[in-house]
Amino acid sequence: MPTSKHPSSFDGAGSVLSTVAGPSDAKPPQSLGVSNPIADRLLDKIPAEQELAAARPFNANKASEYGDASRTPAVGETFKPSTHAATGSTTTEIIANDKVGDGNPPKGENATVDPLDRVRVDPADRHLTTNQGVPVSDNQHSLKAGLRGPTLLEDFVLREKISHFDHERIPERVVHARGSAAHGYFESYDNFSALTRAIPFAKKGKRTPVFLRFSTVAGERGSTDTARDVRGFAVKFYTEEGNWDLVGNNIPVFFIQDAMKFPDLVHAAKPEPHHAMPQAATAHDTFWDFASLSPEIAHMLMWTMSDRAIPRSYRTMQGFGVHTFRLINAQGEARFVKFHWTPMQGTHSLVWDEAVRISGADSDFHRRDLWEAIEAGNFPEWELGLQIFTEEQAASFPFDVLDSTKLIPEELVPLTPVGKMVLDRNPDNFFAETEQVAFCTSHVVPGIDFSNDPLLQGRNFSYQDTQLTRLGGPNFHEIPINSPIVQIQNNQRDGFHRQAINRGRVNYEPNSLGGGVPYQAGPAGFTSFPETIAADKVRGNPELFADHYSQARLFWQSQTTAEKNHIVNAFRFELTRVQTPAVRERVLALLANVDDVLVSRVAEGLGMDVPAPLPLATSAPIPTYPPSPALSLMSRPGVTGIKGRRVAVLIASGVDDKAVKSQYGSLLKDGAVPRMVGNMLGKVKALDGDPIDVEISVEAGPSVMYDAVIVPDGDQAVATLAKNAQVLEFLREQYRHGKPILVFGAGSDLLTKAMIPTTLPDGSDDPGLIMGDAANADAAVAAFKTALAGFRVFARETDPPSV
Ligand code: HDE
Repeated sequence: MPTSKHPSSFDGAGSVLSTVAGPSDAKPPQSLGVSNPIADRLLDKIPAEQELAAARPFNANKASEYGDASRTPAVGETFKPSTHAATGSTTTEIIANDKVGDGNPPKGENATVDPLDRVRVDPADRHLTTNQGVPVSDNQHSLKAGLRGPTLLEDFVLREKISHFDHERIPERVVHARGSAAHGYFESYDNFSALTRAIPFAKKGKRTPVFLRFSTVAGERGSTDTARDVRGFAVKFYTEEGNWDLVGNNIPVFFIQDAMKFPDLVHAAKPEPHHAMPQAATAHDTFWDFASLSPEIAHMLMWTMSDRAIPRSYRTMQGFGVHTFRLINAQGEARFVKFHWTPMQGTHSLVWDEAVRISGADSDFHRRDLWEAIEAGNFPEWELGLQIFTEEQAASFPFDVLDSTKLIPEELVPLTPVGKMVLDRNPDNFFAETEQVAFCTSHVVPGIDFSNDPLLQGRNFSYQDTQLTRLGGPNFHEIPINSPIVQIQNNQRDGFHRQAINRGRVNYEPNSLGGGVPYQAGPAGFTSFPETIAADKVRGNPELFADHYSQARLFWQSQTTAEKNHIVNAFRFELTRVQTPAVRERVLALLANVDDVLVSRVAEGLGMDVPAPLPLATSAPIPTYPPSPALSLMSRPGVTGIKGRRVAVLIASGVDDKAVKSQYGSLLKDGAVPRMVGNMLGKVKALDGDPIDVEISVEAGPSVMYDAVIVPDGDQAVATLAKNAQVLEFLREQYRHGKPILVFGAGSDLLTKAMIPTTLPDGSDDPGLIMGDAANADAAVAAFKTALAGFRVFARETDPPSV
């Protein structure tokens, strides 16, 4: 006789053992005729399900779903089952094995969101297997009918390997395809809950994990890093209330005002469709054709033609949320906000001639720089600053805060620093993390909300949509890099590559059979700002969007002389490559509305007259702004000195080794990256006979790879180096690109041979050309370090370049 906690009445047992129909009302059976843990569980489950369903005779929240009451969502009703079995999919869930686990899924757990350790793979001490876990005996040969015979279709090991390889690629991002990323954290400076209930700002010292992807926009996945382009600056915050993606750029404004124009903009900027040229460049007819017919682009063009579009490093760029967003606190009070990331390393850029050469020397220049800095423990940092303003303030500005072609001058609304971000870990795997990460502007958390910026509103659709194709379906949130650090619980189900195995038969809400879970969070959940809107349904732009030039002028007028020169040169370069004179002329007509000097200098470079300005889109008076020093790159030199700066130390046999070794050590101590650079690899004999290893040749690591150069003493070494035209070109480029040059003793002969002037074009001293000798070596190195930490010596530049 089987033993059971249930007495032995069989009434209704057949209905319990069936999955359809049953008596209208009856006591549950006490026995199923057999007793084993599964049958016992079934006997418990069925009445418990009825009990759970009966506990919810009606939906008590229904009345609160209408009218004013619906403004404050109620917390969903939930009911505890008398046994966990009641909500299970199957009574056999208690059967355990190595694959299903211990058979008792912990209550309320979704294991697909565990930290990345869950999926990190390490092959130590393991043999090869197929994707089915079958040990692979031979990874060298296909299965053949005889050593010289044909390969057999039966060879599942070969077929699986080749087939997986055939499908290794996914579509690249339609924009921002080329990128690099790193992990890190955001740390709040204080408790900012008066401003926002967003959890990363809840407490002083609170750290929130982040993953940050930098990118260029126009180039394809394998394109060069140093193209003239906007850089993406996309931060994913993994908060305890879900993921928040702040998907920004390194420029605070954008090309267009309405999402409707984005496909046109991108088509015009990408390689031309008939011959797919040029790669990663706006210097072609279609871009400037579109630009000159879209004058709202004027402000953005000033930025993209400036050195902002050729950063020295991802580490030396600002980041901006661009749009106006809202912060909302627990009391429901809202303020407008703009997000600014300021690099502790300072804002530093390349010069164009250098950027072009880097594309040939190392097209991974920015990717390598970020990777190397983090690998060396030289963790890049940014401070997050907020421009916080009220709706009333916004109404008083001479521009519309919903217009992404406008910024708010820092002089008008200063930055409030709220925290810092540190990148301290490189990804384990580029594809799994950097390529598969999916940023969406619609990913916000309680305390952050959107504004009505029509660009942002369009983006909120686009990002989610694009991932469906790029990552192969609606479950991209389950890809480990995308999953939040908190539980995902909802009734969304199925689709390609689904990983979650949802327990239970309830996949809808409201429900009683599942005890009401997962239930709506009510006030604890995300709540949109209840903005009052009474308006016509229209297509169109607000009035203030029609001012296209005042902030372009503000930007131009806020630049230093060198920065202005670079902007002029960039326009000349791009428009010279344009072939259609009418397009060039229209761009000049656009620039004529920005500034007279700017347009006449660009026109001069093109051999054209300045045309009449483009007609304005508004007859309203155009606002004027005082110059904003914060818009110059020079206003943020940074606080990390020479950390991460790369210095070439030229060497050849006969070099003054004591001196170069001490300079090398001293730079290293301050966090710079010195390298011994010679004619070719190998050892060079030093003055005192000790050999020094050349680390890289001038051929493999040309001048543009370094931020500065040291030219050592030693007659023989200098004579050897002087015979190599690549060395002379190396020095000329260092000079031309405004970089600090430290020269000792006989090294000055090399400068003479390279025809490098010892004073600036105006005859004054060159602060970046430091002549040292044995007596003043320490002072010279100190002066060199100061120059290296600062900006380039742009005063060397002439138009056209003399060196
Ligand atoms: Fe994007 N943008 N964008 N964008 N964007 C994408 O999303 C789009 C805009 C930005 O590292 C795409 O996942 C539209 C502004 C970054 O993965 C796509 C509009 C700003 C990244 C898309 C804009 C950005 C993207 C392509 C106009 C700065 C890379 C792949 C309404 C605030 C994120 C993808 C990463 C990527 C659409 C304008 C920044 C197609 C429709 C303004 C940093 O969804």
